Amino acid sequence: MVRFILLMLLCCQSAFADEIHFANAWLRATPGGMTSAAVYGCLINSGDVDEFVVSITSEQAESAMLHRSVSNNGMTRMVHADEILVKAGTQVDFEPGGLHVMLMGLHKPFIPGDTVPLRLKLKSGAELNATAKVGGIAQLRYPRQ
Ligand SMILES: [Cu+2]
Repeated sequence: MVRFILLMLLCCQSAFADEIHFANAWLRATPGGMTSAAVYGCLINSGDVDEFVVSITSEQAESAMLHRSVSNNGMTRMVHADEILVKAGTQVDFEPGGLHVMLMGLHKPFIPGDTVPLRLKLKSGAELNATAKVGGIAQLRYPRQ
């Protein structure tokens, strides 16, 4: 029994999960009954295996999607991304006007200083947690304070 538990512990320390991080995740405050929010940050793959992130969700939203903003003839629209490739040793930026996580059906308004739990799923099957920080309504990058 003890040996079995030890094996389980070893298996749970997936070699992949620790090498992907969603760093400096942030979003804007959502005043006045807004029901969705875009989350930005930096997906970092510090391992030596390419990884695909297939979803980033939050328990504080009904649903979530990976989105990419695309500009065409002065019009910007959001396109759903099935998965995000993060090559070994590189990072992928999620930023205003580009990639973001769209949280929809927010359970409550987010106010500056709040933290929002996120859950990442990788194609390899590994899952990991991240935390996003809520900034002001006109925030353009990670809120430092
Ligand atoms: Cu979006």
